[in-house]
Amino acid sequence: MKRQKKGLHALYAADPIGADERVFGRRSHPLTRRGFLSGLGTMSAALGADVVFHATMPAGLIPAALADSSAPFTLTGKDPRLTLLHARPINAETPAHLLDENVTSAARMFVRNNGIPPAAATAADWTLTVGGESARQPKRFSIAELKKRFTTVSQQLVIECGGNGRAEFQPPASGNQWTLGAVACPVFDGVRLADVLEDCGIAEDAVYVAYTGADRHLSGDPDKQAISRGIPLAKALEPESLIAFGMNGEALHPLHGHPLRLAIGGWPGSVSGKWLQGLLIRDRVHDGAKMGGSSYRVPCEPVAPGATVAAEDMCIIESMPVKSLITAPQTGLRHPQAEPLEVRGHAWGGDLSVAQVELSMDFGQSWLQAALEPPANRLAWQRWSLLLQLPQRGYYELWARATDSAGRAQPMVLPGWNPKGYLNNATHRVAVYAV
Ligand SMILES: Nc1nc2c(c(=O)[nH]1)N[C@H]1C(S)=C(S)[C@@H](COP(=O)(O)O)O[C@H]1N2
Ligand SMILES: [Mo]
Repeated sequence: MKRQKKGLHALYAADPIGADERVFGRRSHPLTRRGFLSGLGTMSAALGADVVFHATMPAGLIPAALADSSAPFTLTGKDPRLTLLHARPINAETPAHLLDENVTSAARMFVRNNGIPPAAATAADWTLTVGGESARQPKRFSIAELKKRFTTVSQQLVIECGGNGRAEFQPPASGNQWTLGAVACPVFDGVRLADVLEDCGIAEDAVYVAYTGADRHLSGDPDKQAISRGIPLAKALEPESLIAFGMNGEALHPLHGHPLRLAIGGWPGSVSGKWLQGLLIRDRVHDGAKMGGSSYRVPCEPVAPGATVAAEDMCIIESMPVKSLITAPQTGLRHPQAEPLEVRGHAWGGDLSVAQVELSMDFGQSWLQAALEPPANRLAWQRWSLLLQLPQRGYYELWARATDSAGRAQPMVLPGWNPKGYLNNATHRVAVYAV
């Protein structure tokens, strides 16, 4: 796939009919949206209702419900400054400086879709089915029942796509060319996955917990799943692992899995199933879509860049590696040299916490210790900050390097090449001009 860096509205301004195809999944008739049927589901989901007169709706017309006076095209509830990487399905990442919030807002959370999201879903009609070989008592819950039967909890959790940073790998890896912004740390509101699984009885032989979602395969083939992944039972039973019906005190956004999703902190985002319909307590490692081959797997032992790796030598990614972002200043800042510069960001360490964050302004010759805050709860990211005095006018690069509680630090160069370009946790660099 080609790298695509256009904003959502630039896309519509340049080629409205092409944009229809790229955003809603179907090329429309040149004059009307006749023949746009499979795109309509996505449009309805974005609008929250079916378009009754879709056959006469002009092609490339930005639905008024999605337009606002300042932006010619936007998705309801999403920041138009997100970078659209792929339009069918929608995949968009967040520029680093927009991730400065302590708690990531829904508007700024990256979107990673593998399939066609379900059309507008209502929480009142939604059900979650729990089954699988190792469920003693398969059950079905409405969202109201989940809320009534189990304790509601909130957890701030890092959700980072396994492919975040993929764009840097050489030779390149196919897939969305994420740079830095496929990471977020919102507060999820929900019930503990463990409580629900235990309520259904976990048999002795249970080893894995998997999800199924309501999104459809891109081909439209109803017999194919877009994605269905899972986690070992021990991770599922951690108190931070949630079945979430809300985010940041509000209902989930449609693109983030409304009305129900999994929220599993510190592991590749792909295990946090959206539009959650089913849970399977499995007696084996789950074998759903995107569990096998090279999906969300890396070579068990390091390989040379470009190497071909046999399927049996690929291991499933579990905890994500330690990483940090510089969320202020925005790269390219021109800053008065005499004034101290506040540099800050977040750091996270997968299943581990972050022990220290250091900053260099001299290309790694020397490192300054940043102030580091504890996480709001386990598996949340940690705020770091530093007041920097730039010694003279000129160009600087700021490099941030985090070290986790086991003593592992971020590498300054690309870490182990792998066929799908996962787990790039190299240091983030921003440019600053002292003027
Ligand atoms: N049902 C479903 N769940 C899904 C996905 C998907 O395509 N379908 N994408 C996964 C991936 S790869 C990631 S990184 C996260 C992204 O969550 P977000 O789009 O809410 O940021 O959702 C995961 N859950
Ligand atoms: Mo992902």
